[in-house]
Amino acid sequence: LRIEGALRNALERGEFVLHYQPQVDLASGHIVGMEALLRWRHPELGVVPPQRFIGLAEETGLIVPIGAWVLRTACAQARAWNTMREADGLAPLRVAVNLSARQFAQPDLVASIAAVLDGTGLPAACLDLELTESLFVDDVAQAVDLLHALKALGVALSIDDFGTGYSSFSYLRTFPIDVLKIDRSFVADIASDADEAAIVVSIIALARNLKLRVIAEGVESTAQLDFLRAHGCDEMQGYHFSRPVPAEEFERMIRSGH
Ligand code: G
Ligand code: G
Ligand code: MN
Ligand code: NA
Repeated sequence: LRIEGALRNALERGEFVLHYQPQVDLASGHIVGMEALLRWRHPELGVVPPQRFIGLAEETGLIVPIGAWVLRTACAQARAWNTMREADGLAPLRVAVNLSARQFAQPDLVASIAAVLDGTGLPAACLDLELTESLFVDDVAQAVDLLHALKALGVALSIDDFGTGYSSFSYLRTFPIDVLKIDRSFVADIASDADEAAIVVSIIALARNLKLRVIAEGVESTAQLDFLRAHGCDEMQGYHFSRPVPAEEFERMIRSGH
């Protein structure tokens, strides 16, 4: 209850920050994007991890204004970094933002994303929206329409935690998805467990055949990295390269030539 009260005030008190985790192209080794991850810095509770408040923010509906803040902040930051990179002759970065079920159900979702792109000047092609499979189960036809409307803006749609939800082949045919993010639970043992390795190899092959981009999450070792590269995975994200870091630190990373 105490947390709920604090959460209600957190936005106006400026207690949220975004950390950014690099997404690295496996062929070139270059940073090509980043996932924006929400952090709540409470003056007394310290840094509250998202697992402790995203659920509550969902239940209370607070995730809607918080999510809008996340989207605006991440897009404005990406635009600023891309302006900086353009001056240095570097390719623009993409930014990935997590959308929750409650946000997905907002009738003005498409308009609000269009307004953020417009307001920040970030090209739609630089925004990835991360969705989980659970968002699609309630009303399939409505979800399909919504995804098409989002795609029409020019943004990319990613399936987060791929493999842990309800995915079936018909689902991949039904929903206009651009990116699969392989859940880190599958990546964890690829270098040592033949079954896990087979699953990841199959997801990569599936993505390539369907012309989807594929990103491995939770990459923590060189052995995992080598395995993913050898099997044609496009990008990786994980502690092996970098944890999610504050904006200043991310900026140092991209300035230092990665
Ligand atoms: O760093 P990590 O502990 O950030 O994130 C834990 C979980 O919180 C992940 O499942 C992630 O998707 C979720 N999460 C992080 N940031 C956001 C956000 O801005 N919006 C939503 N809806 N979920 C987020
Ligand atoms: O569910 P989602 O994929 O949005 O959440 C990303 C979560 O994964 C965040 O909590 C982030 O901090 C965490 N994460 C990112 N890289 C790694 C990693 O290499 N290992 C582990 N264990 N967690 C990671
Ligand atoms: Mn995510
Ligand atoms: Na994930």
